[in-house]
Amino acid sequence: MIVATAGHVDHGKTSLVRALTGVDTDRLPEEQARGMTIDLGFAHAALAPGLAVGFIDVPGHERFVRNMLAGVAAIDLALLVVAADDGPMPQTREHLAILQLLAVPRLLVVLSKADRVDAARLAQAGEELHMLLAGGPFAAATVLPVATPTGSGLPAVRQHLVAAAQALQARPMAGHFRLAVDRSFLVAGAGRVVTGAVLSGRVAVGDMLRLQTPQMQQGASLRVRGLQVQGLQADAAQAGQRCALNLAGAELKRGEAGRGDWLLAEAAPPLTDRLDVQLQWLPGNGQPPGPRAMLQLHLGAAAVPARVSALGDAALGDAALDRSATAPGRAGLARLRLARPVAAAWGDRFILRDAAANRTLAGGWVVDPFGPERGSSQPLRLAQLAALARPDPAQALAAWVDAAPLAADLGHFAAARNLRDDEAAVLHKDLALQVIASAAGPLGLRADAWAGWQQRLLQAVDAWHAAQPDSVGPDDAALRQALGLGGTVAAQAVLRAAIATAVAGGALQRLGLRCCRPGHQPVLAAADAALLAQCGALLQPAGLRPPIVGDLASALGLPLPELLPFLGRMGARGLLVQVAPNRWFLPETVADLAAAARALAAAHADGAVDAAAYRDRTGIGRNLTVQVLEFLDRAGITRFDGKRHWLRGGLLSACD
Ligand SMILES: Nc1nc2c(ncn2[C@@H]2O[C@H](COP(=O)(O)OP(=O)(O)OP(=O)(O)O)[C@@H](O)[C@H]2O)c(=O)[nH]1
Ligand SMILES: [Mg+2]
Repeated sequence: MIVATAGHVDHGKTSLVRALTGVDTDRLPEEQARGMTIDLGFAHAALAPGLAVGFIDVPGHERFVRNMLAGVAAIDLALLVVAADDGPMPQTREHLAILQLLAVPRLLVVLSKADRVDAARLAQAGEELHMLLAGGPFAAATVLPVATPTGSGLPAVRQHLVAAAQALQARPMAGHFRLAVDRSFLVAGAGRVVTGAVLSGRVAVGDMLRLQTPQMQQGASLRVRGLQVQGLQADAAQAGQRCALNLAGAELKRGEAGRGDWLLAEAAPPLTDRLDVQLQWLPGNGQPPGPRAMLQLHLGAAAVPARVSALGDAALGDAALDRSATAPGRAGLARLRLARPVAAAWGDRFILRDAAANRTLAGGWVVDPFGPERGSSQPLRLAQLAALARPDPAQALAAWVDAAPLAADLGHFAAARNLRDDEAAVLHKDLALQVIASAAGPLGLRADAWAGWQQRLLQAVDAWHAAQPDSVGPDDAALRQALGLGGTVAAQAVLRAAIATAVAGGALQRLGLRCCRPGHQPVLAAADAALLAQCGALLQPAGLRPPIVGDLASALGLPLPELLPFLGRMGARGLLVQVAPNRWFLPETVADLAAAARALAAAHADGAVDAAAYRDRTGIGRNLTVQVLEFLDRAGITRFDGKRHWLRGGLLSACD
């Protein structure tokens, strides 16, 4: 269990921690000279046999709220210390508001300096506390009077903490490992040690991690050489614990780690500087600041300048998770734009402060750390946010899939919810989702929606055959149009996957770039059929380099002006394909042209289809290679970025 103190300056937080643990957490010379906490202090003690409790002692002075915030991001219980003589003071209120906005699960109030007041004042202070807590999530919190110098009241505090620790449920250790770094130092003989709170996932000795600092945008790759949980050597640490990691790696020299940095599993989602959040403004601060105001975001142990803008008038509906339960103030969805990226994940709690005025303004939780650049207030996007906001991951995914117009972006969902691949796969299976690979990552459809697309695909091909019996069948573009699918990446991926499934199941066949029902024979006039057979006999043995039209005409013994209209007719029906102005291919040869591009992309580390490599592989010469690659671009199999050709749609291309 991790406990943090809270409360006004000089009310007795550090003294209480020292009385409970024997550790003086005011270790800085300046702290000792001034008798005041400036930075976070850390201590741990076994309050009962085998029951280790970690303490984070925070400063109470209003100037150091920033330090206080770095310590309370992932605690199980807050120890609000209020001096009986003073009663609640400004930072009592501010710290309490922060604890509520961060949804700290438990609060114990210690009424300190009970030895300095008489019984009447003690009762009055108790009454003031009662009024302070009333109506909030901590209304039922226990209040214990304590006199630290005499030790009076301490056994009851200890007992309460032991009971809370025993009742504590381990946090789910789901997701990729994330640690919010709060300290980093060198230990003689061991090297670099980094400490912090584990916000999600699990880490074990030997794991490879990524250290993200503002100086190292790409992150440094490091190995966990050793680790400690609450001062004891351990093999692993998990969400809800604080730990110290001894790190090894050549890249450590490139930059120092420090408070606000992140240690992440190598497969963890990237950092982000755009957060879509559920926000709760504290009352009593006037109107929320406008979108140009620069506020300070506190998330994990990081403090980052941020601008905030409301996402329309949207608020999450009934389905939404609202764990904030703060005093009434305006609440709603908002977009935060950060000056520096953070490793935020769904559900992370944060605080917004006005750094100049030294005031806490708002708090909330992260709904989506990967919101789109544009359209952030569109109805579709708000439906996505409402889906993501559901606490249960399976329900959230179901709503996410249902909110998608065609197929849901499963990669986005997994990254937003910080799901590992194995966790995502279980959810996909439980929902019986059809998962489709696309250029933009995995897409998901409900099983019935997927079955519907497959059925409509076959109907569209049947309708094509009925309407155009002299044609091979439709190509992808015609099918997309027939099915009312747009040209989006998702539409292309769904169509290609549906065709591939139908082909694998024997319901469809591919012929070049077209599709047909198995056994479909285009009905041709006898003369056309005969000429086509003659063309086939000439084109087929020539493979990937068929004769140019002039040579084809000579070989057929036909004048060119007679051959060209025939070729045009065959082209319209998909029986021959014009790859270059003067060269026609058999449909099955076109499939070979695409297959060669696919093989090259698969063999190439970066997935490019280089013209020179294509020429060497096919042996069709430089000029025809250029024409073929241009044709493949037009056909949507490859894409030219001005320099190189790239395979579109992953390895599942229009010829599969
Ligand atoms: N008489 C009496 N004095 C106390 C008690 N608790 C703390 N003090 C005294 O109050 C002063 C401040 O105590 P600290 O524990 O440093 O207060 P703090 O809340 O940690 O202060 P900051 O960290 O600066 O916010 C010290 O001189 C303590 O000895 C108590 O229960 N009774
Ligand atoms: Mg202190």
